Amino acid sequence: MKSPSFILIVTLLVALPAAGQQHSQIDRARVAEEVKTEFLHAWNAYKQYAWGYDGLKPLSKVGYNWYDVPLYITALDAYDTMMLMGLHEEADSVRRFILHNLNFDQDIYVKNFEITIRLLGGLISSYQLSGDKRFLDLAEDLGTRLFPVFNSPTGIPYVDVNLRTGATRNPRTNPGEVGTLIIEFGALSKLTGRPEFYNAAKNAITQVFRRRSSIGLVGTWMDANTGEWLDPDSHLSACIDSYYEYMIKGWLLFGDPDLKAMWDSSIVPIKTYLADETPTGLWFGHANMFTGERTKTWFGALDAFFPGTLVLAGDVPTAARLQESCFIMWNRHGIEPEDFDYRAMEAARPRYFLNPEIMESTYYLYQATRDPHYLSMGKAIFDSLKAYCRVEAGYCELKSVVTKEQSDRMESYFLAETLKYLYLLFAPPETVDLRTTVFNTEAHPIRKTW
Ligand code: DMJ
Repeated sequence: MKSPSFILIVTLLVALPAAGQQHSQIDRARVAEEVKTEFLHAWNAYKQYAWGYDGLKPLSKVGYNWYDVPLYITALDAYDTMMLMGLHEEADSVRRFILHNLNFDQDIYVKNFEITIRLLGGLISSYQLSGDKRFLDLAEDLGTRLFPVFNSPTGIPYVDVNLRTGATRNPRTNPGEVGTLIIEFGALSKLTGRPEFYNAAKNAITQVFRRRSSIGLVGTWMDANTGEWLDPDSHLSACIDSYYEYMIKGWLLFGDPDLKAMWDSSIVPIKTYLADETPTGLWFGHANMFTGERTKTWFGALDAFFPGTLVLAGDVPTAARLQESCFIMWNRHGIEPEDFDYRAMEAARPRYFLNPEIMESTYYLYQATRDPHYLSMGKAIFDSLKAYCRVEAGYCELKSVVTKEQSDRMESYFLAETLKYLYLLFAPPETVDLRTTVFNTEAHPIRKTW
């Protein structure tokens, strides 16, 4: 079998003939600076109104915490974006703050998935980008405290764990939360020499894969104690999405052929039962995991990660076709909804949470093709983000992309992912070397140093 980096290099190089088209109308350096300015606008608002809290409410201009004590989620999520943008002074003050204040010895139940992708991933990338070993020490402490989640009868992790006592709760979980741990726990394993982290996370994704239906699909909800499916709805959206993303990314980062085999096996039923060829293009909708019967013609903001994953898997043509659909979805209301009925061409769930997936896929497609079309697409997306979500104190979410009514939250991933991918789209391609770096699902870049 060819190595993952060989395949990725070929995927990226095959596209190079298109590099001659680089002279687009868009001044990449200028737009990259504009994105950086918007990052500072959002970050400075967080600093002014919510410093020390997990997140910012940009309309009421106050901070909020996820739990009884802050875990500084926005600051840690934003740190590596600052490093990549060259905002070193700012990053250094965040580094000192985190290292001085972040303490995981807290009697609180946290959500394993969210804390893994945002904080564990953030600590590992922060360690790799800064070289400050104290980040890795924090990551190991956090990974050790989260680790009891894997102690279920099936090896499928529980949803919540108490950081101080290690007590776990909530067996109702989903493939996304179970299968999106191997990048972070796997990297921690390699960097600390503790194989149990890799093994538990790999077992978790394997347990979901083993429970795929006879036609090869997985459902939305499952029970960690029994391994039984609680909801047979199959799709690429929330609760499943990054389960597939981590098969490919895990293979690229660790070269584990079992993960690639899971992807190779999963992409066939995805293309058979979820793919939907319509007069407006290629979409991926919902189907029953056991029968393959179409249940909904919905595709949404979260599903827009899939073109990026297809690029990493080497399928640029399908990625490019799907990306056009994502852009149709974006343009229908001027900004994308949480869910879009692609047959009716209407928002099915009209909220927008400042999600990054469409930017992420635009970035990967530009890296793979160097086609300036993706620069124009990214610029249009950036412009409407500014038009509808920019407020005096940062950026806000929308209650409805139809009415553009705003809502009072700026999620940490806006600084970790949304603005990072937009920046990287326009920044010099060598800012991140995709042959040696894999972004976790929160866009924290993890470098293969082992
Ligand atoms: C992020 O926390 C991650 O990208 C996750 O995989 C999905 N949801 C948000 C962004 O939309």
